[in-house]
Amino acid sequence: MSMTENINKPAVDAVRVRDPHRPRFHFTPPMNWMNDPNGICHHDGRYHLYYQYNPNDALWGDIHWGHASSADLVRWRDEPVALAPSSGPDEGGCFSGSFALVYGQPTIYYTGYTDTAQVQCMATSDDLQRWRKVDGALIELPPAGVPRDQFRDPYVFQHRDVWYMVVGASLNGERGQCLLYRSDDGRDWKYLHPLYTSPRLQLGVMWECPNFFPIGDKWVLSVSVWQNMGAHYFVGRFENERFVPEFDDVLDVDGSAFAHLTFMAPDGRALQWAWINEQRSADLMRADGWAGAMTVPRVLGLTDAGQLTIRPVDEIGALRGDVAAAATCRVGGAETVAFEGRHLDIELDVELLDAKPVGLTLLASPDGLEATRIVYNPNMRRLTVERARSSFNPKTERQNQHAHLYLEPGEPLRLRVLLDATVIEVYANDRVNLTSRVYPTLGSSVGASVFAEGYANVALKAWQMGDIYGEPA
Ligand code: DQQ
Repeated sequence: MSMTENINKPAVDAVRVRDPHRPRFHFTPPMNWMNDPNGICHHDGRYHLYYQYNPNDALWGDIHWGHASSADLVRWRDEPVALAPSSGPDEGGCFSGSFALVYGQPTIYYTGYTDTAQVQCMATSDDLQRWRKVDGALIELPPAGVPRDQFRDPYVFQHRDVWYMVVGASLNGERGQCLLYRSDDGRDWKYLHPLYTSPRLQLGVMWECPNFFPIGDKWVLSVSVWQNMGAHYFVGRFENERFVPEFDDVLDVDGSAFAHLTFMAPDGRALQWAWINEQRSADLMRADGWAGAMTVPRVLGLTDAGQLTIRPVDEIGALRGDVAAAATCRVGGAETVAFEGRHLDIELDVELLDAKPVGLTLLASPDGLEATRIVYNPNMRRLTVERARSSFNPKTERQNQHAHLYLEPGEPLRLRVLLDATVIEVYANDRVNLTSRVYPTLGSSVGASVFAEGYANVALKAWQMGDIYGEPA
């Protein structure tokens, strides 16, 4: 066994606060690059969030595991880097993975990366800060048909006293696949069979970061769809070590959030985080010195029909400060209810009185030339983040992003919008989410308002949001 040398991070909370592009209540790395959430767990009274981290650059590469922890899911404190590449199967990087408490021993399973292979590795710890790598790899080779460089992101869980591992893969480089392994002791793993293979070629050439967990008497399989940069889920039964899907849908649309990781909290909730990619050029990331944000923690559930429900955890309500807007009114053919802010939690309930688009304008300059809109179009059953005018900087992505949202007859539109500098998360009717990045250039682009192209009754409440860094002593 070898011990990972921890690399202490400098105190950089002040830097986080100064940068106008930095989210305040979405977790971002202290500096440099972050991608997937990893190894999320709750241990000795604290939540632990590990993440894919490059300590030396604001671009992807030299992947370590960064680490933060929280007592309450609201305020986070940076911890020393948890895993670093070392000579052996992970010398090219410590890729994504998950946490399991294996007979009382905190354990992480992750992918060791080199130029020629991806293998599944393991490390243990007593304090969740210093990790001892188990020498070599637990699983060296993928099964036939799976390329060695498309075999990663182990997700480990226990079911009926058996340990299972689901590994993300590609079948012949053409189709996403999840592989199922089992173990009696968490160390010796036997390959069983594919847990599930993609039923459609549109769902990517590989599935990364698979998660497999129960909600009630159903099982949810979520996968990150490579190279679409989106995520999909399947709901079904887990019988005789086989997954039998019954329903599937989009988890996050292409080009939004990625690499979702769900863990079962001690209170029984299925809590999920996902990585929100930057959508700006490499030189802009380098200039700011950091990249990547996490979604807020989300709580998952299932409807009777087997559809996933998804909303931010209630805890983040503790970050609400001053009320930015509160109004109940009829809106017609215009913008109304003006308010301001760059870090807002907005609840908008809309009774649609016709089939015309309705929504929110955010981050608008006083002349309206720079602005982002969140639009629901009832005719098209489509929720959109309109980014064409979101930034004057051409090095930022500005194409519109869409999610399908069907409202039952008479069902109001219920939007929860989390605006956090450059991050926008939209949760609609607890079942559809749309995540985006926008990079307004003007300090005065802080205007917000409600609009309806036809008529609608709206109830709006918005709060200024506080900061998640720095835990109370
Ligand atoms: N990111 C990790 C991989 C994973 C991918 C590498 C998803 O383990 O498949 O940083 O973003």
